[in-house]
Amino acid sequence: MKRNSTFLPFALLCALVSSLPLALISAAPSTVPALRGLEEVAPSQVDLRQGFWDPRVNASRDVTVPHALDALKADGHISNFERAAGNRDIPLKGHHAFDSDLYKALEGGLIALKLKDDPALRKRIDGIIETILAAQQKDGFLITYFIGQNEDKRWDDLRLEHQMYNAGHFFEMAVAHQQLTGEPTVLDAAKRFADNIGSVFGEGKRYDVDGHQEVELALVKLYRATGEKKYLDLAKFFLDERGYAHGTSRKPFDPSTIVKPVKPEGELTPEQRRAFFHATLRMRNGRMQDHKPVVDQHEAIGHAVRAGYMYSAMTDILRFGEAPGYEKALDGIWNDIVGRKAYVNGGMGTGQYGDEGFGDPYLLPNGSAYCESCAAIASVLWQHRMCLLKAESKYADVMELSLYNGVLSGISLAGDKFCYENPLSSGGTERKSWIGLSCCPTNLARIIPQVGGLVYALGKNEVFVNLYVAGEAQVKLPDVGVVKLNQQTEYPWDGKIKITVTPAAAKEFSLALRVPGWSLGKPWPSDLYRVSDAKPSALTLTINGVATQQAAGGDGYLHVKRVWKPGDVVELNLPMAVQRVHAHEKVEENKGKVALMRGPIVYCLEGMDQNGADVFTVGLPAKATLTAEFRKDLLGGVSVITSDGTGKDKLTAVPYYTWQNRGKTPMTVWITEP
Ligand code: FUB
Ligand code: ZN
Repeated sequence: MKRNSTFLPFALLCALVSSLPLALISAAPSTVPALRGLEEVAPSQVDLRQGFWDPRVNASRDVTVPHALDALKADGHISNFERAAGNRDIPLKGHHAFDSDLYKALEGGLIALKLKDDPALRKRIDGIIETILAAQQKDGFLITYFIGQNEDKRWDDLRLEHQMYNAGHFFEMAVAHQQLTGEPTVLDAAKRFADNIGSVFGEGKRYDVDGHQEVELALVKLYRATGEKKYLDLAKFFLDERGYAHGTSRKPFDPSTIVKPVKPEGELTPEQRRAFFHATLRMRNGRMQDHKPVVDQHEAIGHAVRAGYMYSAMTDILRFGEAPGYEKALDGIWNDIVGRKAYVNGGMGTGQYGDEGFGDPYLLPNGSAYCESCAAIASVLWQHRMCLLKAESKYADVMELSLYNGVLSGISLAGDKFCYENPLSSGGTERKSWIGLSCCPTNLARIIPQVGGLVYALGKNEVFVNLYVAGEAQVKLPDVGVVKLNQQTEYPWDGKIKITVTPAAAKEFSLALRVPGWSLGKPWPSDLYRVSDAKPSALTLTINGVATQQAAGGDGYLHVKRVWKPGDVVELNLPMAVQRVHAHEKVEENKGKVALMRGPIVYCLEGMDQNGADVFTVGLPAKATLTAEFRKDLLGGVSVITSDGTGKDKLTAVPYYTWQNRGKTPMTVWITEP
């Protein structure tokens, strides 16, 4: 039942191009440029060799993606496509969103392969993609749950059934495939599916929205990869339809029809809570950000992953099109989250309303913090887009914190164990080698290979450096041509960064170096978290060894404009002191507590390091001296923070993202400050 006879295995394509020079291989197929803000730099243009991210990206390709594909195969994600392709003897497995997890793992593999080839993985992915394409229906439809059964219910219940979520992840995977191979078959299949969706939904057709946003940002990607504006328009249609009544025309939604829960969630039995959880899917109470038109949403409520994907898509619309009211809504939501609803590790979601979502302002419990790994990933995707849209470093500050602390904590150091929730205190738990509801493992599999793409951004003849990460990049500025940037740094353990700038010939352009908030004594861009005794570090900047006096602009970047010659060396030194961080006084649970940060890294106490002291009661007095020391042999090489024993107990704090890698032990980020 293989229908796509024109499918040219990309294993073959990769083999053909593998002998080409790097610059040619990494030349991504052209995409539609942004109308506003900065251009992104593709992950494949940034080689993260030797630094903090190198082993992680390698583990994604060598461990996480193959491990995920094994687990997805065992759970029936792949056989569902075989069934849909015609082998009806195979039983249908899983739930509505099952296809999406396979697409995400494949997307991670495709992005990772573009960074470094692996013939065995290529072959494996090639085979799975063939199976997927064989399942696509003649009219373009492709959701295995609705092929061979439930066919008349394809578009029945968008709130519950994740139709567009599956589609969106298919589109993202297809774009990654085309960017790797340059070959159009999978992208064409994505277009057929998108056209199938567009034949049902849109102006003058059916007005409705998916319960789980994702298709909107994916349609923008599809637009960028194909240049076909109908996909951008469809993305905007789905965003603009949120908060309306849904049906055969755009009609206002009557909020008085919202069904309210019978009792506060805390008073429900576990069974009632489960029923409540499902009931909230239908309530239109904000869980799916479908309670008001997006332009009228100024606070973050509801499911944090859905929200993050929606805000990402709205930001994209502003980058590639027109959308009155979107920016005001996004600014309000950003201030609400960053000012009142985010955890210090960049995590989002308390689960207070049983909806994997945002809680009330300043209600940030540590032990029951939901902080789903996917929510931190969604936040990284959104902050990155906001940074591109507005070219302000505060977005990169949140992106960086979320990446090192909220995302990385979701995956083990080896890359083969995962967690769904990332609480800030725990009596002891361990990551699992797989999670049946595998949104988080597969999301982790695809985000880490993308980190290179978060490092730089391009303005008009200006290179923005958003992350300090060892590696080499090649970017292209319109009036300058290709510029090589080589970063040498031990960041995030050390704030010394050396960047060798090599344009093809001497040319004037600007390098915009992000001055991280943490280096100014403001690790978090609101008063939600503040450093006691903040002393902005005396950062220094030299160019070819000569000190330059320069202050960051209001946008948070040092703009160094000059005629750059091949081999010019910029050295930025951001001294990294240990910082004692306190939460806003309205965060009840953190009253009288302190968290430790150094650079962008949030620390925690794990029980096993405290010589028997209880992490939940042990005190860390304000006058204790705190020392950071790099330990090469611990947890893959980390800086630990130790206290000098003032207050009796000598404490050792390790990076929060490394917890649960040495067995079960109590853990806390917030430490009592007597
Ligand atoms: O519904 C798909 C994914 O599963 C969500 O993003 C996660 O929160 C989990 O519910
Ligand atoms: Zn998840």
